[in-house]
Amino acid sequence: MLTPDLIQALRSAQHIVASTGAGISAESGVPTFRDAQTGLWSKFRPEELATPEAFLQNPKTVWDWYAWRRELVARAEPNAGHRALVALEASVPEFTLITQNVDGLHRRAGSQSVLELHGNIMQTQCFSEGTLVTEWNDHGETPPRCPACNGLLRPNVVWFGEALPAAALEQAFTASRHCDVFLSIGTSTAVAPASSLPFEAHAAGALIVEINPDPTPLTRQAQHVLRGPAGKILPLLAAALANR
Ligand code: BV8
Repeated sequence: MLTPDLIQALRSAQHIVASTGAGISAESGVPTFRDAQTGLWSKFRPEELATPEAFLQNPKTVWDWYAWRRELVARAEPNAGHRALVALEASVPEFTLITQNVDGLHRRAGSQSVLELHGNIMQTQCFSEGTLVTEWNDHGETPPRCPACNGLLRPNVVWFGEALPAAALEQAFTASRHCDVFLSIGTSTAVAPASSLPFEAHAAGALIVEINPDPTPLTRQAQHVLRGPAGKILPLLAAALANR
């Protein structure tokens, strides 16, 4: 699976970027966006619910969808893939972890610095003010309302059509343009602007490694394609680096 030249490239890398998508949390039991939605949500597509328009049209439906996903995430545990990235962070001179995931599992696994490009589902913000809200009076209304302005509360995630956090996005592009190795892990490379990061890294001369059971639009550009689950493959990478 890991060729000697890939191991050599990892061991001599000064700066490694790991960019993760929903696939790295699949082995923690968190469904990916490609997975068909189940049960009550089976009739909806995520792209239809994860938008400000959907929220304004059906605030209760969208709030309930996120409450269901928060439940799932709260019960989930980081898996061997998340933990392997923590080990990688400790054995590389410079390591940047970028994630499209909102489940917070990288931080729970112990990753020190994580660029959460699409926010964090366990946090709540005021739809009107955009401020983080940590506590509110629960009058039984769904969604609850902001204690400061009485606006609707929403999950602190980036919806389709919304801008990503500027600082995190800028750091992600800078790291992608300056790294030696870019690991694209568990992402369908379908959602912009995160999907352009590996192509920026490739254009800047980084070695591209794709870790995914399935092909993606990045596969053609990747010098190394490791076909399989992140939970199995990432520990192999971490071990190769630990035993330099
Ligand atoms: C923006 C948070 C502008 C919410 C998410 C037409 C063409 C191109 C682009 C667009 C377009 N129309 C609109 C756009 C832009 C749009 C976009 O890209 N749309 C797509 C659908 C075409 N992007 C946006 O709207 C972004 N904002 O552009 O704003 C702007 C600028 C200034 C001012 C105002 C506006 C915002 C995008 C963020 C949306 N929010 N999440 C929530 O979670 O509810 S996106 C969400 O979907 C995820 O965060 C993630 O990014 C994406 C899903 O992708 P993946 O993570 O890759 O997951 P997926 O299920 O797709 O794939 C899983 C992969 O894992 C698969 O490949 C599978 O094979 C693999 N896998 C499975 N098991 C494993 C595994 N891999 C490893 N191990 C395993 N065990």
